Amino acid sequence: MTDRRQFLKTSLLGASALAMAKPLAAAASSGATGATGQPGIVRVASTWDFGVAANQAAWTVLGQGGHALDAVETGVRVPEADLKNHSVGRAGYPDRDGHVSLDASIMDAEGNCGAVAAIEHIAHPISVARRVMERTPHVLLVGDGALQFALEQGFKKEHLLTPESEKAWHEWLKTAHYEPSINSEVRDYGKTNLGLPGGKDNHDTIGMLALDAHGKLAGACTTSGMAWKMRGRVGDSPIIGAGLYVDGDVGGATSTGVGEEVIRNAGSFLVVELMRQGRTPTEACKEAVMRIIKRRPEATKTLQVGFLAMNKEGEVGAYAIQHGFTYAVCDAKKQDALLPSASVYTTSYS
Ligand code: SD4
Repeated sequence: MTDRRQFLKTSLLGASALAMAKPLAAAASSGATGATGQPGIVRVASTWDFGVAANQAAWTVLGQGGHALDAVETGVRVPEADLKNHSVGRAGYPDRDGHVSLDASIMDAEGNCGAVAAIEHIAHPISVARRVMERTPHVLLVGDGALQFALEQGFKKEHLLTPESEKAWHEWLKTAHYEPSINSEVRDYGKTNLGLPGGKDNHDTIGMLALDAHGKLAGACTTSGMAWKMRGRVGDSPIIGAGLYVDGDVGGATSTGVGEEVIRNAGSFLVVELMRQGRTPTEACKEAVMRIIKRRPEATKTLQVGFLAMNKEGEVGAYAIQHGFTYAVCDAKKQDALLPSASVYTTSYS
């Protein structure tokens, strides 16, 4: 079994990153203050390998002194558009009936939030989620209603099932056996890959947390959910408190993995509450993972859940059930760090 961690690398600032770091320094020295009232750290963190490219897009906003909410929306749109990525946005693997159905949520430090669930035909569900937050009295729109709202808002109706994803679906139909695999092998995400062969990947969500030069936190989460899911199935990602939660007084958290387990435990809300009680981001993520395992010790041996958290000081931590979960962190010093998360189990079951 390939151990992904041996391949993980963090590298020094690239030339483009250095170029982007300068406006940030200007933003910080122009008097921007962090949550503590001091010039604060500006940072973005995301789940999985594809978080590196997503972070870099977010950084084009954060590095100019822009807002965390704009940064997370900009950032997660990258994997949403990536045709090599079959677990977020366009080209996502469909449900068992062949429909690409997407979930997304967004939240700011003040508790403003919006989400869409089981939305079809819209390439950037995160941007629809933001419109739900900003232009409706609601938090969550689902299915046809979410699509109707998106179209009213000027989003384009598109066919999101690519030939490659359709082919994978037809392969799956040969057995039609539903069993989420644990993503503990290196996958091929184009630009962000680590130059290694692709492995199994029937699910992965991007969750992103950002702290801006104004000391404000925001988070976003977007996914095509579990491949081959039942039609109408909604995961944790669009459920505020499950797949994403942000509290400006404390921090934010987001999750990836089998959403049913996260929903059962209100996972991201739990992580934030644990940080409120004084846990570090890593400790809080670990305790939330242990809570999930405690409830279903047998079932959770063979499934993955990972949490990523950032507190209001910008400290980042993660923890997962299985090994192989990675997260990307980007700030003025380093734009393309990709880190292995600690985990309960160190042997892959996939
Ligand atoms: C879901 N949590 O729909 C998502 C899928 C995921 O890694 O994150 N997979 O349950």
